Amino acid sequence: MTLAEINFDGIVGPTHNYAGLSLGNLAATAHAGDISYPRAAALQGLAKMRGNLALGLAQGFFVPLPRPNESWLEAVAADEATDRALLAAAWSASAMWTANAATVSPAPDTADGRCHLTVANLVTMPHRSHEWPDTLRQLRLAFADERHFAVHDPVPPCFGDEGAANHMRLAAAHQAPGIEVFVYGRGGGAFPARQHEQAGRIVARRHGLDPARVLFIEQNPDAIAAGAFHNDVVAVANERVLLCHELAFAEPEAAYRAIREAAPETEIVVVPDSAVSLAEAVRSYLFNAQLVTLPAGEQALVIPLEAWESGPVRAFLDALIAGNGPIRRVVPVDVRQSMANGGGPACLRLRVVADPGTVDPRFLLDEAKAEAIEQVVAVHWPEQIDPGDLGSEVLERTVRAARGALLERLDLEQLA
Ligand code: SUG
Repeated sequence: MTLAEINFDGIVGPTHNYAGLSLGNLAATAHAGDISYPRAAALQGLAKMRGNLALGLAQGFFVPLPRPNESWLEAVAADEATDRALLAAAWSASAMWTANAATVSPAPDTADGRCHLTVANLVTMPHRSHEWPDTLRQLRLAFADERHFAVHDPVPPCFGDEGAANHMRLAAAHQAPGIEVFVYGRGGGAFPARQHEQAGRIVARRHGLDPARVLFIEQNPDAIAAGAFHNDVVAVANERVLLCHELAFAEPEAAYRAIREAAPETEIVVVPDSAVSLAEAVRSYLFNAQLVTLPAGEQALVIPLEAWESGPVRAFLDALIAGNGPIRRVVPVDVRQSMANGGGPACLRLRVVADPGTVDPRFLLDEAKAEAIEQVVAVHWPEQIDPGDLGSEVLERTVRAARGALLERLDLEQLA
């Protein structure tokens, strides 16, 4: 068994659009009504995946869910007079942000020595609340080997759960036992707190985590109010490193103390508000980075171009790399189409520490498969979508055929 971190990116679906559905997600609401470019969006995502492959990292993917979602349209009794937002919800390509697909506890952390995954219920946002049944089908296929994986149903819908975006793992190495940190929000602010404390507690029990190696930390309400609708907008962890904004947690000193007690090897890099303000952190998505361990052992931060182009972020990163810290390299990537909906490099991937040999190989990427997917996207994905087009029969035929062509190419027709 060779455990490795595999990043499963969501392939951006052919219905990628800007409908302004996510209250509290400042980028998404700012771009409401804009024309989207699904083909360019999917190609940007694939270029990011190929970049990570070239860095020597293990890369997987999930396919877009069937959209428009018939069962959602039926559930809301859609007709001509239906609210546009409910209609747009049926068309959303939001499953591309696979950091919200599930919470993952790798085998070294769990009582039965299997990797556990709980699909996220995503109940807070209507357009995301209907993702989980199709996501679950896909997880059950990709991680079907029950000797190595346990895939769980969502937690009860009274407890909002947004998956790995609010979960951090700290460990001496991916293959070593880690501590798992569940970050939750408290409601009552102007924007919804999407992650309920009980969701994390339920997931931790289901996954068979050792209570002494689990932490529950409250997100700073000011961060949620500033647009950090998930913890991964203000913090990112990898192996022994935690990079976070000074204002990420409700009680930062207590949080750092608890982390250091549970995992003494942790290096906590705090970005002060005076260096990068909370507003600039949210705007640039510095923390929505992939912090990855390269084959030679050093860590690299895969950041969006928006962060690279930010003066304060660049000054912070230059000092970080010049110092002797654990993060040795910065890799800027162009995921602007996803960013305009509030999804950075980290949102686009679900991390699974597992032996790649135990995963259904149809969900693993190599150069040849990346090229094959790009060809399907180039031929079948719409070049652009105006949110006013959602509901059109012609567009519906196009996007269903596009997804069908992809499934056929990947030998995944059983997900049709
Ligand atoms: O849930 N945007 C997503 C972005 C998710 C980002 N994920 C992480 N931070 N891990 C969301 O708010 C916008 C869709 C629209 O408005 O059309 C959207 O769903």
